[in-house]
Amino acid sequence: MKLFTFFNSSASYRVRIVLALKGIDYDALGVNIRNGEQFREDYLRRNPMAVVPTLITDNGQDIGQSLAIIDYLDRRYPAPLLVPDDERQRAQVLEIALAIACDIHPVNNMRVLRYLSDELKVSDAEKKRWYAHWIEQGLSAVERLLEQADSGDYCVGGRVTLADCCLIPQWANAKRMGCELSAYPRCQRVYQHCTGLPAFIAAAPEHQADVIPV
Ligand SMILES: N[C@@H](CCC(=O)N[C@@H](CS)C(=O)NCC(=O)O)C(=O)O
Repeated sequence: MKLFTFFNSSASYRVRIVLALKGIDYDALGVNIRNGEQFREDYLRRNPMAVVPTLITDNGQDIGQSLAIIDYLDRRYPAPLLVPDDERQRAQVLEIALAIACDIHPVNNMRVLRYLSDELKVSDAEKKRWYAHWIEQGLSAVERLLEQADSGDYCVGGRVTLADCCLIPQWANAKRMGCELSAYPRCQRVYQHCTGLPAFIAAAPEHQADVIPV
């Protein structure tokens, strides 16, 4: 398999964690989204949304959307299963994962932030406020969802699930952007624990071949 990825793209990071957890070998193909490589014609044919990640399966199918890729991998390589079969846990995991992937992440995506600066002429300070606002709103909700799920070292049910694979990259981005995160102790505990696990270490931005040093 091949994965089009960018080192500090949180959507790519989700998929890299899953590939590592399932022990799947793949070639990582860097797409520098800061330089606009996602808009190249050959890449757009694979991913019409012009975003990373995109997986090329062993059968040559292109799959975009990190959650669609993870669903494909979870069905094809069920160990460890990342969306549990148990109905209650499944709903909890999906609620947390979708809160992050559908509600928090899209409003703070690079192209949205660039639109704020380049088209709406928003200052850097206002852009930072925008970012922090949506993080605060979103992570407050995730913290409550973790409380309902009685989280510990993991978001739900004492083992890694899709919820952790979405939370860790989002938290890492918020940290990188200098957001205040002390109000979310449950999220913090999951982050501390999971970032020490080998699969999460292998998937981390700083360990990617396409990393751009600061
Ligand atoms: N919903 C998509 C989001 C993918 C996405 O937004 N990727 C970002 C990086 S995390 C991207 O490629 N951004 C390019 C841009 O903003 O132009 C998914 O989960 O795969």
